[in-house]
Amino acid sequence: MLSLPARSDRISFMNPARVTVLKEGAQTTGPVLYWMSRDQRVADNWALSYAQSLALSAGSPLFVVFCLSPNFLGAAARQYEFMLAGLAQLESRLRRLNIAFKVLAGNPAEEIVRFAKRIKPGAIVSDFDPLRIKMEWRFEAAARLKIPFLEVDAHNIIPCRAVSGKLEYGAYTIRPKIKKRIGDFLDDLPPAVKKHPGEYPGEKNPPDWRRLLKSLGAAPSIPAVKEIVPGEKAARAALSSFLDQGLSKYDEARNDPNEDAQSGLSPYLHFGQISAQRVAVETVRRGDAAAAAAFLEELIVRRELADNFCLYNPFYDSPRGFPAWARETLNDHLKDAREYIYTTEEFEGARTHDELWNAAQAGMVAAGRMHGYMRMYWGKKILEWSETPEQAMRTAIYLNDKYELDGRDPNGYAGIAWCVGGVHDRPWPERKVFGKIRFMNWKGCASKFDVEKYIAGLTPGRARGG
Ligand code: FO1
Repeated sequence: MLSLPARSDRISFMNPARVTVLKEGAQTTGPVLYWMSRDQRVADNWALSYAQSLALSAGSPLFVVFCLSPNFLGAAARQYEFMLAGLAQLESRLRRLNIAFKVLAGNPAEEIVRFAKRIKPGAIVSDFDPLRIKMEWRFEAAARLKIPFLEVDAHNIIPCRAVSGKLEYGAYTIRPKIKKRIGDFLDDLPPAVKKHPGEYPGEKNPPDWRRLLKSLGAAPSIPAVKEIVPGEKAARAALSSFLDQGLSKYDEARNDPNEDAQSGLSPYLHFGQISAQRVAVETVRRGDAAAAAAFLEELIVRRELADNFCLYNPFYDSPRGFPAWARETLNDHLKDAREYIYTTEEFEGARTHDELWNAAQAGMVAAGRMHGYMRMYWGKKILEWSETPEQAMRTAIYLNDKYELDGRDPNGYAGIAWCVGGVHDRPWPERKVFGKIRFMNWKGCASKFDVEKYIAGLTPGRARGG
């Protein structure tokens, strides 16, 4: 068990399993700084509530700081526009709560250390993110700062490190561990953020969001996503409309991309504009246990499994991270003749021989999202039509992170590793190219949903229906 900051009474409202001490020490005077990254919201945010409790116990002001990192894992304008719009709402909401919101730009670890030299905080809190780049940011900053640095898992219902201390094989091994602990965490929501005492410690004017977006120089090349409204308020509205209309048909319709039965919450969950815990609590409150079961499996088990995968598998974005049986079988079939081979550009331009695959790709480019069932088919075909599994991983990650609004996320890396390398899956009957990796094909899709309708709906210029 990690030791906690000196006055542990301050965390009386929070399960200590949620906190990881990145730098020991007793809190000194000076503002408390919450370095926000993954959980970009005010409500239901354990890291923010905890940071406020530290500030209140020391009678200090509270700063929330967000470091804008240019070309973050291949993000383009569409993702930055969505995120910054959410941050703009966040800034004004925090301002009304007397909490400063500061945007830094550049190398986050350096910027946060430079900012700390200026405002001399008494303690720093961050949220939790298992991605390599984020761990590096936090560990580098913690090494250079001389104040207590506390990481709070505000993203997972059961803190990632508390669910399991090791890499899990699949849903079937992590599910019992979640079931055992969920009772301690599910409805234990963080206290609401209060209006902070003292005068407003931030700048007079909000950040110049347009200038910040331009300074990022993100590739403007892909259309912005219009139909998904960014921000905490829109996220809550999306949750209510899903619970009112979508939850009841979620289970049987979730594998039919023609039905709009998905929750549509993944961009909001990815940017932390809504808490998975809030989604789960509201879903359970609806009381329809059968309908909720399938959705909660995705929301809780699959997401905790993805964070577990990225935290404990350093090669989560490469074939080196595949299980041994998968690496072996893919090697055995490395020399198999590929019926089709496409370059990344051909995949990106949706120029394969397969209209179904092309429709899914074109839909993702246009709208920044792809139906969960089609993401599996999409990934499997990239394996089948690439020279090597390495090339398939690179292509799938590149396209997913460039076009999906919820790209650059543990869910994405775990999903692609499942498609290409059998991660969290088991061996299947052996076949060409795939070896024992699970195979998917057009016929399989056609047995689940109206493929022609899906293609017509997503292929520019094709008459709908038919
Ligand atoms: N997190 C940051 O702390 N700073 C950024 O500039 C930043 C940009 C960004 C762009 C696209 C995107 O999908 C995510 C981005 N994130 C950024 C991280 C994001 O908040 C999530 O924490 C991770 O991607 C999910 O683990």
